[in-house]
Amino acid sequence: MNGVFITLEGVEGCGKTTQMTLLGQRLEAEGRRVLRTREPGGTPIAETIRGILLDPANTALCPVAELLLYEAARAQHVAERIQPALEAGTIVLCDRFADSTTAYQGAGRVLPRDTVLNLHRVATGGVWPDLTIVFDVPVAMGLERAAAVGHRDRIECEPVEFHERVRAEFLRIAEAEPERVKVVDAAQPPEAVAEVVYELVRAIVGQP
Ligand code: T5A
Repeated sequence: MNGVFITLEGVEGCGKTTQMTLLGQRLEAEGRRVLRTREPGGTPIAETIRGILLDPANTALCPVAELLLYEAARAQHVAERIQPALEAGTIVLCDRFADSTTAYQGAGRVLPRDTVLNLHRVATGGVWPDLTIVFDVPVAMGLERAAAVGHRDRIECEPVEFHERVRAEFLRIAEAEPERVKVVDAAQPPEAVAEVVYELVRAIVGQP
């Protein structure tokens, strides 16, 4: 595939959506073809699944069903949007991807990591990020930022210990895969974070 696949990850309120907007605008201004997308979601079917997953009323959703729904949304997103874009030579920026499932359903919900990784293989068909940026902030800071935005979705309502396991898992993944996964200190002001992100991305997409 000719494109470049970049994913943005981190705990709630880490600022990755803000950074994806800034990065996307900068790459587009350089004349590059960019697809900005998100998980869960990114296609009509996957956005419908997102509605189920994030609805705070769905308290009965069991951890395995939750895992399978995230992977189902991903399979649709990869097949319908991400893979075709990469084949067309596009830079794909994705707000969350499979590492979120490893962190939230694997570590957060304490489901077996092997099961989660096997499902990634099924859902992605091997389409995997070239670069993943983990925006790291203390959990309390992230939850405070997220709360300031407004409503709390089903996952944000989980206790602090859940989010601490998620953060620790993102950092573990980064340590295990230092070539692909880079950690950025996201407690800095947005403009400072954006500069670090841009340098990481330019190293992989090259000069315009
Ligand atoms: N999930 C997702 C799983 O459990 N498994 C999975 O496999 C996947 C894919 C998605 C939820 O689903 C879970 C994770 C999530 O709980 P979502 O609504 O997409 O839900 O929520 P998030 O992905 O968490 O995204 P958010 O948009 O809510 O948060 P972001 O992207 O971390 O943060 P952002 O950029 O929107 O910023 C939040 C606030 O902080 C400010 C912003 O202005 C904004 O007000 N901010 C900063 N403030 C100070 N300094 C900075 N550097 C700042 N950067 C941003």
